[in-house]
Amino acid sequence: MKIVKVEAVPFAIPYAKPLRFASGEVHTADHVLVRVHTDEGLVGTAEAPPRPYTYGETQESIVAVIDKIFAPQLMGLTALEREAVHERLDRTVGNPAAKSAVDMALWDILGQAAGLPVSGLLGGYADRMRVSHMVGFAPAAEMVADAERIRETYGITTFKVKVGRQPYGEDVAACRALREALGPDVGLYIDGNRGWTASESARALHEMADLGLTFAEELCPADDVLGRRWLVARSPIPFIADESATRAAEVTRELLGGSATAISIKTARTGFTASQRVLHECEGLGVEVVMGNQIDGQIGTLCTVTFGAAHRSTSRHAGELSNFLDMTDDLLTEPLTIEHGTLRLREGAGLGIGIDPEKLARYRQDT
Ligand code: MUC
Ligand code: MG
Repeated sequence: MKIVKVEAVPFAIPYAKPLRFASGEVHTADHVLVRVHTDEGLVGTAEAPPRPYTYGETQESIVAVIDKIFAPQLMGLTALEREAVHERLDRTVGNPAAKSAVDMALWDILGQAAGLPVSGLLGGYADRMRVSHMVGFAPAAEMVADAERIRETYGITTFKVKVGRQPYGEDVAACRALREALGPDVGLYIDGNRGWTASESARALHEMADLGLTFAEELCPADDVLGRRWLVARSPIPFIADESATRAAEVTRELLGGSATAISIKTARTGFTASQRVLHECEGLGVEVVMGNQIDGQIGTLCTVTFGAAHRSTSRHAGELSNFLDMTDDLLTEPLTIEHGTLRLREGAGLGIGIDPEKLARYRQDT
């Protein structure tokens, strides 16, 4: 199982409906397909979605760091030597999406070599997850229509509402309109992507106290250290760290520093190996986790559900697994389907990612 080649293929697929949020917007899935080849002919596959406004990575930087730094460092190691692989990857700081895609592709190889599904190797808890859908910025009526369409079409009953606009009243009104239209049984939580100050966040939470929100995520920046701590201490609901807790050490810092009381785990950011470290850390500390979405395509979503369904704590809450629905197309030979509000795992060895060669030829950016 020696690594003989690591491919980083940039591709671009437009969104039918762009996703807008406080720190940016996405019109095109300009991702990188990562394929790790072994001397025995096994190929592990994953995707890296660049989020420049959150981690500084771009499609070009992901291709460059894999081609120029990671691929040469990994040649000759085997897929079983993940500790050595990560030791080498971690010589370079940052680049979370690039590192994570390499990690997940290696797990795909392990599964294929063993003839076992990766979800079983990770923990094998369940064969599916409940799905949570992210509702991006739009006028309140459009956000309500979007959520109603998603509930009717896919049976999804949990929604993460993007907030963090200025002034905050527009978001409060949108959350209220969503609660009134969707009724009391739908799960609603909010994600500010650092758009508000601590005091705006506190006022908004106070005004939404009757809406039955389950979580508040990154309402204000973690770098506003004392303001964020002040807010989290007063938050009536668990406060999720997402982009402020991108690896195990940051999770420790945010939780012990009182800047968060729950954690978003994103396989696009911590792969499977480091996601397990974060998960076990949260379990040890008694902190809730949610499977987050880095605006993944179908390949990334398959990775998220593989990890989320594999573990008990990640299965407790609906996972963010549906934003590929807003893309015009994808690369999988067998597209993902969400039914009755759930997404099932693929059967078979590895991750079960089959890439359609015609679609890849159509969307790749390097030819
Ligand atoms: C989220 O949870 O914040 C938006 C930016 C990003 O990196 O992920 C998304 C969703
Ligand atoms: Mg978030």
